[in-house]
Amino acid sequence: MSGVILMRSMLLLAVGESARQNVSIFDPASPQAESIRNLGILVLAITGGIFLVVEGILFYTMFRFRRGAPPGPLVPNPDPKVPPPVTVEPAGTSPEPPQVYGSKPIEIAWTAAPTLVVLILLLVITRTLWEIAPDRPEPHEGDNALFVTVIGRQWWWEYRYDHYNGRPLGFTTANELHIPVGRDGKDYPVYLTLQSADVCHSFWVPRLAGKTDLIPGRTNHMTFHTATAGLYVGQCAEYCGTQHAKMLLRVNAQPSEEFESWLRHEEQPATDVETVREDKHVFLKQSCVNCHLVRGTEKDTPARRREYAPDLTHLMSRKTLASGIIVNDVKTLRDWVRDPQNIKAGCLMPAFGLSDRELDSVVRYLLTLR
Ligand code: HEC
Ligand SMILES: [Cu+2]
Repeated sequence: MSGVILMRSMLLLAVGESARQNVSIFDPASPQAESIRNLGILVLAITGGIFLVVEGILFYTMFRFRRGAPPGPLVPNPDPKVPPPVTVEPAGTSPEPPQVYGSKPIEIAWTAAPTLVVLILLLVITRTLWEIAPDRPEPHEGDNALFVTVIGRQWWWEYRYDHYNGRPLGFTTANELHIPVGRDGKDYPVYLTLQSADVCHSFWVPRLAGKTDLIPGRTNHMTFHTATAGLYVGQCAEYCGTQHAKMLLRVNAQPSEEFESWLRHEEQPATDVETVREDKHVFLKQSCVNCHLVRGTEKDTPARRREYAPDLTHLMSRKTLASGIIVNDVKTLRDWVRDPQNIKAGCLMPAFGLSDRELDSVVRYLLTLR
């Protein structure tokens, strides 16, 4: 039953946003993605050309040299040590084509041509790598640059906002990345530092940039900027365990004023709403705070040291839950807290068997975390 409901809410999510759910690499929204698109088209043209030539020759020979009726019954060679007598048959009737042993021009041609093709591909790929290579300056005032550390986790994304326009930020959020878009012909570059907490993941938002892996014990970088506001979706592109397919990516590119007000909001600790004091206590009594941080509730909850689960400080400012797989509303939130395994089997949040009253309280409190 809840499975059906879940299916429906996922469909709703997909339907409601279908107009914006564009993941085509052929529709780039950043110069970096455009470089990759151009490279893709060039490689496709070269390999497509080779394909056409090879298949063309194949089909030509198939039809041109199709064997007609056999010239006569085939007689087995009585003594394999004695070569069969050479018989000269009229052209076009011999079962064997003329045999060629070693032809310098042909050898040179079929060595040189592929070498040339590979060389050209190597050069254009190097040029593209150069174009999209993250040239990372130090953050400084007036650079309009956003620096975020992305940590891939089974199976969600942690975003640590480091700097914006030279200003240190130092807050953490999850799953929905917000970035500014360029204005007045100025770029607002985004520099991502990519790390992993467990296994290999891959950050891939096709319309913004190419894939880059997040590898345990290693730091990778990615850079892009866009001038078009909107929602860009993507997907973890490296198999990372059972819920790999439900590790979606959402990037909200916003006009800079809107982005800046989002930043100011996210930096704040959680709101403390009078009417849900009791509910807040119920929440804090549960084990939730061992994994989740709600900034401003307690100075040093265990979660602050562990950083194990999505930061819930501004949970309700996110449109989706559990890495973009379900819409974030009262019903799905309650379903999630009651039994996350039902929605994302194997995910690292267990069901806690809360009573209905506790569940109501916890959800009431979570709903105030705007
Ligand atoms: C053992 C650690 C752990 C505990 C305890 C825990 N959670 Fe979670 N929670 C997680 C993990 C991990 C995720 C991310 C799951 C995913 O998307 O794969 C998560 C996700 C969530 C989300 C979705 C957040 C988002 O932005 O997608 C909510 C809401 C949530 N938990 C609420 C709670 C509540 C309420 C409790 C207490 C009843 C709780 N959690 C207890 C580990 C935990
Ligand atoms: Cu992943």
